Amino acid sequence: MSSSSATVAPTKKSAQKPAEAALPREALSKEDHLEILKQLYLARYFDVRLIKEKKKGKLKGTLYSSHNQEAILVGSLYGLDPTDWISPIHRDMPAFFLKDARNGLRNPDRMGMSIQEVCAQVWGKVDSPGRARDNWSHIGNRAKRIIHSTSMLAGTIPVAAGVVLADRLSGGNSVVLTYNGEGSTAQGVFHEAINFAAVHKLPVITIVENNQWAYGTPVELECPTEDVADRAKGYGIPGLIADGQDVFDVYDKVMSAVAYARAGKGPSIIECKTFRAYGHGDHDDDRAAKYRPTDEVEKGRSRDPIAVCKRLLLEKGYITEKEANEYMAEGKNATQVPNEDFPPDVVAYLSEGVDFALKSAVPAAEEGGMWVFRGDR
Ligand SMILES: Cc1ncc(C[n+]2csc(CCOP(=O)(O)OP(=O)(O)O)c2C)c(N)n1
Ligand SMILES: [Mg+2]
Repeated sequence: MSSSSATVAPTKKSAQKPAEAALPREALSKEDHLEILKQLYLARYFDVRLIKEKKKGKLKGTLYSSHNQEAILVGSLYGLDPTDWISPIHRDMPAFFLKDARNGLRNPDRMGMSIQEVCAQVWGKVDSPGRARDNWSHIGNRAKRIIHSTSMLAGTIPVAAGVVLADRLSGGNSVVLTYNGEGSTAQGVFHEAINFAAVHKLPVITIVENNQWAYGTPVELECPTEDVADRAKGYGIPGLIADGQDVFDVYDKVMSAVAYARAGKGPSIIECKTFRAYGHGDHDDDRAAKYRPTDEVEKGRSRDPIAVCKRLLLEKGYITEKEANEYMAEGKNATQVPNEDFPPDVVAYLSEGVDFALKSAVPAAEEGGMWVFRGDR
């Protein structure tokens, strides 16, 4: 904006402080606030339960924990339209079943995966979407608008850009949220894809979960600027920073980017500042305890997103002190926290998924060659 009008004396009216624009969160009801807290518990308990099942010897494979990062998932998903797209990766497992959770977790028609499908996937059972061809986050569902995750960091951002380009060309108005760690912002494909989205003003919202570590590499060896969001300047798009421990701050930033994208103005990057609670995966826990100083870990875990959310609900008078203290999952590791520290409906929902996965069969050995390209046939 030009500053050449600086000589014009401000009128009394224009000298007044402009009214602050209402934050998106202000449109949320008391029920929304309570639902958001419940979804934080759901995401946390998913993690806790899987770790416990593994310790009992009932689950194999590596777990990539989203502990301490749940506010990013819940805050970003909560305000989406059911027909919007998401592209989660390894740190975002709860996103698969939290998408469109507002339409009823047990509603088969909602635009998110059921806990049964997600648990069958984690256990590598025949009822998983890919019939156990691969495990963990390597799933997707086109009908539910969940882009299939791959192992290539940032590799799904160009796919996401293509998906919403196709949607726009056919008259749609959906947006896509892609989830990435700060480490993946150092990938060439991250820049190519966001540049493409910026040039074509595509509704691609890139969430960067800056948890300070990419496996054993600290953020300062991945990004030369203080804030990862500064990368947005190079593409001429908004680069927002959210407090990744505060579900409502994430909600506000994502909803403003969604409004911008739906208005046809193009993509945004939202850096959510957080901290990885455990090792990269559970295979890395002992090693991570050596490469990350204890005081850094304690500080990074000191603002549990469940506690931050509860404090706000208390301030608003939406819960009482007694209710806030009823389920005390916050600040505790999976091995320390009993089921009683979670609301019973949260435990019941996850248990349906775990029971289903445990009963589901492993695929027959003869299936091994199915859907595999073989040049000799
Ligand atoms: C292109 C590519 N390089 C390396 C890897 C191996 N790898 C998987 S996750 C990971 C660390 C990712 O760190 P970050 O992006 O910060 O996400 P976080 O795990 O912290 O959530 C690495 C190096 C990979 N999957 N893809
Ligand atoms: Mg990281």
